[in-house]
Amino acid sequence: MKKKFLCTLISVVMTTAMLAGCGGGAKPTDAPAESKTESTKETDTADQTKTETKEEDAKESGESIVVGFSQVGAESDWRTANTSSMKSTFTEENGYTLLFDDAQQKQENQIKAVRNFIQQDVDYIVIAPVTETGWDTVLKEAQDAGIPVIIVDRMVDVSDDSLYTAWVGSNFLQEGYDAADWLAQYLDKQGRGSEEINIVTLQGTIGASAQIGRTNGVEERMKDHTNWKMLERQTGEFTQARGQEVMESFLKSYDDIDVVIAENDNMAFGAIDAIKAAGKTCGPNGDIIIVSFDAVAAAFDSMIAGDMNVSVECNPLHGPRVAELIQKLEKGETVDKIAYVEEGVYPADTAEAKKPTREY
Ligand code: GZL
Repeated sequence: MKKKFLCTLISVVMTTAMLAGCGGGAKPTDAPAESKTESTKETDTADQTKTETKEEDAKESGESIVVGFSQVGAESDWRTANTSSMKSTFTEENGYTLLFDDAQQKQENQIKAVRNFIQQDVDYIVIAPVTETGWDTVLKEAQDAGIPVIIVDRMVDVSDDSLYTAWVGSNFLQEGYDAADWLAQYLDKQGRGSEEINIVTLQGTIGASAQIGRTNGVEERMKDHTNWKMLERQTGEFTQARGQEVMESFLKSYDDIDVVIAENDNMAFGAIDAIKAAGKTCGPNGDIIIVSFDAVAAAFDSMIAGDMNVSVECNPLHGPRVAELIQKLEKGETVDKIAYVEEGVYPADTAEAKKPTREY
């Protein structure tokens, strides 16, 4: 912020001086009428070239707040919605220059991207970390460079939480509780509250906060349901293709699966394909109950088609919340370290009515 504020002060002084003859002047926190720089520069991890000259010019002149965003990848519909939220928030019109990097789900690519942002001397670094550990060194480098870091979505597990300024995301443990609680009331309604229930789980990327929280939330609730049996858990890496492969292997190993818990919708879609290919049925009128997470648009389509029973929402719309944090930091205000987004549970019987209200 120091760098940006100083630039803005200089440009405000210059602007005010220029405008003196025509009255009025910009305030340090006003979004500039227009910026000369690209609104979004996609830096492919493989492309380590320095910022375009004009972005440096924009930063020097303080005409826009330069944000470097290291995104996990494009593994799911949720991730696509998350990227879209960030890109539609950090635009030139809103007074930003966004440097966007897609790490293809590899932490080493994210670390390269963060180092690239530090070298480019951005005003803020935003990271959606692929997994929780392994961030201390590069976050220390950002801290030493005086660049605030905001973490979105999954959490980082660091020795010193001053290494990041704030985190915006979901309560993944609560999402796991919500999924298990929905399943319990659903089975009760079907008169199966005391029946032995065989469950398999398609886990997300191992070590990702979403995987850790959802797995642990269900696991904790299973203590209240001794008639529930977890046959097996395996990661499907949050992708549809891997979800289908793992579900195919589950169907070969177990012929009495009652419930599939998929830790995101894309893995659920893959599981549904595998179940149908095996000649079985799923959803509210099928043999196998499908419990999923994210509640993306395609999940509502799946529930309306009768394939999925429920999706526990995981809100990807972090852009506005991160912008709110940055604007506060620009004004020198303190910000909350942790900010949870609002989320709900969407069962199949309300999917048709709810779908038109959905933002992603
Ligand atoms: C959750 C996010 C997860 C989603 C998946 O906040 O990290 O990653 O649940 C996405 O769809 O791939």
